[in-house]
Amino acid sequence: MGVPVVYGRPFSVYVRIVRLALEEKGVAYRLVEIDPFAPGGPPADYLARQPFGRIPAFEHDGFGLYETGAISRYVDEAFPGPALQPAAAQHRARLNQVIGILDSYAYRTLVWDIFVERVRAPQTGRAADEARIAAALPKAETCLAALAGLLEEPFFCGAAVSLADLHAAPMFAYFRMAPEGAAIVARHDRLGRWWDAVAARPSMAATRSPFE
Ligand SMILES: N[C@@H](CCC(=O)N[C@@H](CS)C(=O)NCC(=O)O)C(=O)O
Repeated sequence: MGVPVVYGRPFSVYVRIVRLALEEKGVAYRLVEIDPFAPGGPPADYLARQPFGRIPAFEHDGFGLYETGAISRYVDEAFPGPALQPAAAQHRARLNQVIGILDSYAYRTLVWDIFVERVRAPQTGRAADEARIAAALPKAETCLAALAGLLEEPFFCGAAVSLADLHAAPMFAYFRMAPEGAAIVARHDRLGRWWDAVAARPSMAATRSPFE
């Protein structure tokens, strides 16, 4: 089997999810830098890989794929290494539920509304949008309460790390950098313990974001 290629940038939450899956499986891969935020957008030929202009895109042995959930499941199923999805139907459903919550409700709120505004905006010379942060905080509370309720401990699906943990970890890495985010995590003991367990994994160190 050839070496898979991930297209994207290391700061991206979604690129990191795919890289975490590859790292946890022990699969060597190549990262081709594509910046969707470059002036004028990503290169035109990238849109043939990902017509929506988002990162990541992925290629393995001529098989092109985009959408992070599809890529990470493919990585788990196509390569040897520890299984990143539980076998039992109910556990697998929980994993998919957690990923759905993260994509649909958590990503925009935790990362864009809170981390980007509180942490990145001042770093890039822009004042934080306080109204946006204030509006996002109750939504973040809802997300974290829901996730804490689904957590099996030590990981989302129990004893073994899974794609649910790998989907959540990059979002939490950023969210915790905002004081408001750290405070909400601190109110959920179970999520605090989960974060300590997931943050200690070598895959997290290997994919550390330049913004951390
Ligand atoms: N549904 C996509 C979402 C990917 C995504 O939103 N990636 C962000 C970076 S973390 C991006 O490319 N943003 C560029 C933009 O919003 O224009 C997936 O699952 O891969």
